[in-house]
Amino acid sequence: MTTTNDSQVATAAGSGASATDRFRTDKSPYDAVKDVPKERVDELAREVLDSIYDTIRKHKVTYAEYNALKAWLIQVGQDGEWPLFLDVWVEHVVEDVATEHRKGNKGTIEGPYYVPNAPDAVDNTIPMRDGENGTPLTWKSTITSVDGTPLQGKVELWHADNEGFYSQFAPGIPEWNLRATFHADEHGNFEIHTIQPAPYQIPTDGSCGKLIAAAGWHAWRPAHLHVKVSAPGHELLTAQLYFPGDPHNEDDIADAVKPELLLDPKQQDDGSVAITYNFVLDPQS
Ligand code: MBD
Ligand code: FE
Repeated sequence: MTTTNDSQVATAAGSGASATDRFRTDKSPYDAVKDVPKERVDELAREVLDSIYDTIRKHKVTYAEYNALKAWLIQVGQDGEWPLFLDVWVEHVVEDVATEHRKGNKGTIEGPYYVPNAPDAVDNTIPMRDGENGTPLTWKSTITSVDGTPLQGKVELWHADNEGFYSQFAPGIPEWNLRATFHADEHGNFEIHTIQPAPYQIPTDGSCGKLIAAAGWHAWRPAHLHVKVSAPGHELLTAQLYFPGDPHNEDDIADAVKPELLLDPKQQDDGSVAITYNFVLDPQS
């Protein structure tokens, strides 16, 4: 727990409600698709329903199971866990399809805990609490275009703390803790100072946790750094970077690890860890 105060304990309902509110205010999900032709909605909705009918017939799903599903779906909404559910079990395929044309860096899913417009870092250092737990991490790298041109772009970085909690979603953590925007210079070089995040367990006390327990799955994601990397005239890259040797790189519940996203941490004499990870962005077509 991040705090000792009972009303400040991280709960699935708390994180879920925050993620749902965030999605409602930051995105205009319905505006973005208002011009989709009927034919496409018809085709997509019908195919999804057909695959449900196939599963019901194949496994002779009972009324008891149907009603359990109905109760669970209602509960996911009440817990505010639709963003979590979708980003954990669906987004990775949407991301694959959306970025398969790219020649630059591989990306991966955004997940439910991004907050736009993080303040600029001061002295290349992410905001953190006094005595923030975790191994100090220094990251010096470069942003270029696919043709090698340096890009004076920016890196938005957000990640969990040493206990796996995200500011603005778990309670008791200062706003913007472990979230910041870093700017590259005219050579495309950027420098970041932060701490190494811990492996992350998705909330187990809500409906997603109920599904995980009922199915005998586990709730773990490997430790990860989230980034959005952008530069004028280039496609936005959303990615996560992972640490070699994390046991959950092989069995990430969100299926968002790719070999190209593994870091090369080098232990330093002062106890910190240094990483390099360059970004190559695709020009906008
Ligand atoms: C996370 O931190 C995350 O990155 C994803 C994809 C899902 C749940 C929590
Ligand atoms: Fe995350």
